[in-house]
Amino acid sequence: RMGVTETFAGISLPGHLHTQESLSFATTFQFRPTDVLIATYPKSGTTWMQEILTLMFSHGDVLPAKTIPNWERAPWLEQIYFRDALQDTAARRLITTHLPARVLAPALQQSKAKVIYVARNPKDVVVSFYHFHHLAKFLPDPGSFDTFLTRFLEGTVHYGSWFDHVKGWLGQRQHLDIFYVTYEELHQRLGAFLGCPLGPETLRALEEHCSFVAMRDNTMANYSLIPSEIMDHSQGRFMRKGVVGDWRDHFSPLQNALFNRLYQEEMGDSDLQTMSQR
Ligand code: PPS
Repeated sequence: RMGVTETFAGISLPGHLHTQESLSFATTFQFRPTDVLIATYPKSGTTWMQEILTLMFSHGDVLPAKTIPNWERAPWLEQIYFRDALQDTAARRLITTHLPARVLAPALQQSKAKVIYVARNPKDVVVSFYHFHHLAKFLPDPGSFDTFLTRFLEGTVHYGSWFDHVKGWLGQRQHLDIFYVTYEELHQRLGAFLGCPLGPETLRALEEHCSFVAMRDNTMANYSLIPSEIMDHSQGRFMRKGVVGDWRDHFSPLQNALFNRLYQEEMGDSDLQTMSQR
């Protein structure tokens, strides 16, 4: 394991991908009004949204999505590769981040950049994140599922607390131009959501190309090109299952009760009250 950890704004991040320099570059980044930022807590539908937006911006032409890896099409703002990967010439720059709102809000408030926030049922997030820790050598050994779940609920896992992340970004709705959608909604009504200004051909390409199976088999989207020193592909696939409610196969009744109690405490008065029940 490449177990180096970088700490930033009270949050642990994989040191292999982040330095203090790349992080401060991110928080002072000059966004353009035409930029689109995908903001997510890990395992919430980031890669899916990157693919959807790639296809929207190319008007359904699948060539970029099939020939350029997603980390170049929609580079990670906070990572050391960002400066090199950013397509400065692109009409609409697509940028991705897992950073919390509190460190990015100032830079975003100064610009008119659009933010797309994708949230997912945190029970499915913790399951997906747990499996991803086995695959990603730049993340620490997760221990047992129960240990990992406890750390997830405490907010001490890499990328910090899910609760703070979601509340932080949704709390910026008055100040930023944010489009908010859930992974579950993408599942349910991708077609409808993609509907309005897109022609029938773009829509068809989107539906075909952005399905779980199509993305699972697209090397430019499924992270299979990442060398095995960084991701141990024998431990499973990045495109693992792609379903809603896989947590039901992982949580014990006790773990579920503990989770529900904390969820209610943290999210009870927000409009995300029912998200963890799906
Ligand atoms: S990351 O590492 O933060 O960028 O991961 P992220 O892309 O946010 O989340 C990975 C999970 O999303 C699933 N996925 C999809 N589900 C449905 N349809 C499509 N097209 C799709 N693409 C990715 C992926 O399988 C991970 O979820 P799990 O539950 O582990 O399968």
